[in-house]
Amino acid sequence: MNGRHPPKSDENPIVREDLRTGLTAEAIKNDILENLVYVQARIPKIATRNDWYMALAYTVRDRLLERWGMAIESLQQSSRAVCYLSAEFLPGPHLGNAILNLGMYEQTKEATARLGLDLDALISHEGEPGLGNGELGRLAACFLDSLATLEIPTIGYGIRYEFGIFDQEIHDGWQREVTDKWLAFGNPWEIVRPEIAYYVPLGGYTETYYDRLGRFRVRWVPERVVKGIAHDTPIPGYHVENVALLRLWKSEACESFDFQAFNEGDYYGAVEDKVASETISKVLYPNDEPIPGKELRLSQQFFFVSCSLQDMIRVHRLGGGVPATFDRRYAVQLNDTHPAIAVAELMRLLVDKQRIDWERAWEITRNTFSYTNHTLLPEALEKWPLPLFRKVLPRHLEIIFEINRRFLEDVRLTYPGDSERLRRLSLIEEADDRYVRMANLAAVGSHAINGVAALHTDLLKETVMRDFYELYPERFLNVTNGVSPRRWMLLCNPGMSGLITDAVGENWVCNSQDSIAGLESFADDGAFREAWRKVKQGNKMELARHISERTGIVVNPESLFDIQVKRIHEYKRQHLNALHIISLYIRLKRTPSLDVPPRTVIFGGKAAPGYARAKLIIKFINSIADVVNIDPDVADRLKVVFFPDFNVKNGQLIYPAADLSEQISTAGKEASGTGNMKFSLNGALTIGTLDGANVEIREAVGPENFLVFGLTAREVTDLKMRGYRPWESYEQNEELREIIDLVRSGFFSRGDRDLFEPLVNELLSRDEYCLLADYPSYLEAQEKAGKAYLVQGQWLRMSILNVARMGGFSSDRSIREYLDHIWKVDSLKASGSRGNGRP
Ligand code: B1N
Repeated sequence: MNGRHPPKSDENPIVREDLRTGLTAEAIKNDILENLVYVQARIPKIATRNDWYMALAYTVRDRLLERWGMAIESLQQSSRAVCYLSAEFLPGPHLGNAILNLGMYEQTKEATARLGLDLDALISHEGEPGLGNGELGRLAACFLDSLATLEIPTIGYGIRYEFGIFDQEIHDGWQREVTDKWLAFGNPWEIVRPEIAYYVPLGGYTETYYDRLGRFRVRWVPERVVKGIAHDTPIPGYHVENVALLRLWKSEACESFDFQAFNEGDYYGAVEDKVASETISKVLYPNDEPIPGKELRLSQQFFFVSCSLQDMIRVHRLGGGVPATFDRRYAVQLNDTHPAIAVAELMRLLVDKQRIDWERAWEITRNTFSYTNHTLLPEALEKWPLPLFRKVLPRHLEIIFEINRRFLEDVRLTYPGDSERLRRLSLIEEADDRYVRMANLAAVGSHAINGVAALHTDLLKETVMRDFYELYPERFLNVTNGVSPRRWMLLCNPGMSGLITDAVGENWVCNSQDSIAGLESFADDGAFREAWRKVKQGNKMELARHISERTGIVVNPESLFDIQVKRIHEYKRQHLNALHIISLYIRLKRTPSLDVPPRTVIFGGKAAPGYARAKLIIKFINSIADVVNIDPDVADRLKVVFFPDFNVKNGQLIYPAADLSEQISTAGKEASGTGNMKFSLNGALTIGTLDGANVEIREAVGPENFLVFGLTAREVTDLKMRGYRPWESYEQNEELREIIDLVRSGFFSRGDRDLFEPLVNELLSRDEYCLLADYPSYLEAQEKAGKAYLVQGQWLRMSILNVARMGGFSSDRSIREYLDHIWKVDSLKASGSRGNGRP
């Protein structure tokens, strides 16, 4: 597996061309026909678009699998592999991405044309595995893309949810959740591996006994045992032979598990409740809902973690390794605390199963794990009530107690007499009720702890993890998130990518930071600007077409496309954006000659099903749209769109069409954001607060090419300390008062004065997320954005400069930082010597 291979084409035939998996148009065409008949069981005459899609998907998969064989081999031969443990993965549609990464687009286009098929139509036929809530899962997918591209031996481990994130429909302005059906027509991208399966014990109790050598031991007598079966999906790197392995676990009942192998006592009562077993991987939990009581969620976390660790031990053993060298073989990343139980589970496997002594096992565990924190929101920090935890994982609770006992002993020596600190650092929260704190477990059991943007890491060190930072400052570091330039530029925005390649060559796709900077010298080139404008215009027309298809709303593609897409949450402040729309609406009605560009404000995003206020924000936006969109006074000058069912696929359509990117969260609340990067990488200007990665984006693109507003994180804290009185903003700001009074009058709710009362009331009485405090500066920044858009040449210049200076936000850069500072894993092409051969 050495070296980078050029994309194969008809002009560049290699030996493989006469194999089934050849890359000439003719070979591809023949394979499509074969797969149609022999896998999909259809003849061309009656094949539907789905049949052709499946046949093409199998054809591409054949080519992936060939690379996979090699990747598995090198995984076994490599000195250390990266295992990314994540409860969520959002890979998006596979087909277009795989064709692109394999470098077979032109030949496939030709092959499908010869069959009378339209390749792009087949690519857009594909749905997506929605196995995540949002950016955390999407980040995991971008990281696999980069790891594969950098030729790092990688396994992503997670859960094969039968039902991923719900599909969103909008009825009468309200969100309606519809069951996700991603597996309805089968999944051509996964390989089921019934032979790769592990038993996962749950519930029951522990007991002590003496083993054959007379040693005192503890064993876990579970109440039931479920089986996890591997479902594998190859994730191709870009123009390399390497693929990363995405291994997801599906739970099944095990009626006849191997009692011999599981020789731990009386389990005859353990094989009950088949339905409960299959339930474990049934459904993805939405975030933004309280979780402490959810036993199933804890079972899910343990289930996938246990399968993954057992799998790692098996693969390690296959390569001749022994458990005592586990940490040299694997670097395991905990994607937030969702897999943090891995710390206790590895200890159990090493101590109880492999009979390694505690001190050595603890060293191995800490060398193995590292932990990424993705949020500071207190309500999102995972903690499990002790009784629930004991019920599901009795042995792990004992292990956690023991980890905690030893840990607190050390702390006591470092801070004699500081019982308050001890209380805060403890893995167990001792309030009226007792809880297991998963972030503390992850922090104690990891050698590295990182936040996902510079500001977020600083705040992490100052607030949520302050005591840990003081105790272990050397463990903390920042790794700012990034996104894959393959999916988020090349694939979703071929027009712009073509211009970039013409300007700076094609190196930017893998080596963004250095190469794409060359674009800067084109920012003042009139012809280049014009080409740039045309591409953006084309992207906007394409989005406009979809908007009209999905919502019936006709928008003007010449207008400023002002877009906010992300989960709906009060801290992300979609309702601040809505207040600006109302202001613009009132101003346009009052002053028809107002010198502002026509605007189309577009929203997209799902609200957690149990988050009433977020759902009301969706209704609020749609209600404003209903009034504004039919008002002839503002026709063609202001339109509001809620684009339903925002997901990866729709994102690929939306980001390339944006002029203005709304990144307006309350400073200090958004850990990083990655949507902010996708917009900017596609030539949108950002209007944003100094929150998450916005801070670094602004530094990179230059403050003059970024519309900043609002309180800083520190100012927000100070304001709250002083006592924030939002109603004073209402009283002092005439326009704000007019807007809020209009909402309250029922103007946007057909006279219903109560509908939006919960929103308005929160803003006036508490305003937890400081919308009213930031309102004046937001409006100012919006005015500036409108004015800037009127000077098209300057706007284009800023747009080009944004892209030219955003190269550092490639997930390749993030992954290199993880490799260098945390994982210490070699690229396969470096053949042993670190640091060699990386681009
Ligand atoms: O992780 C992303 C960041 O870019 C976002 O700023 C951050 O909000 C997001 C519980 C989460 N933090 N926490 C979650 C997801 C699912 C769940 O069940 C919490 N998601 C984030 C990537 O770093």
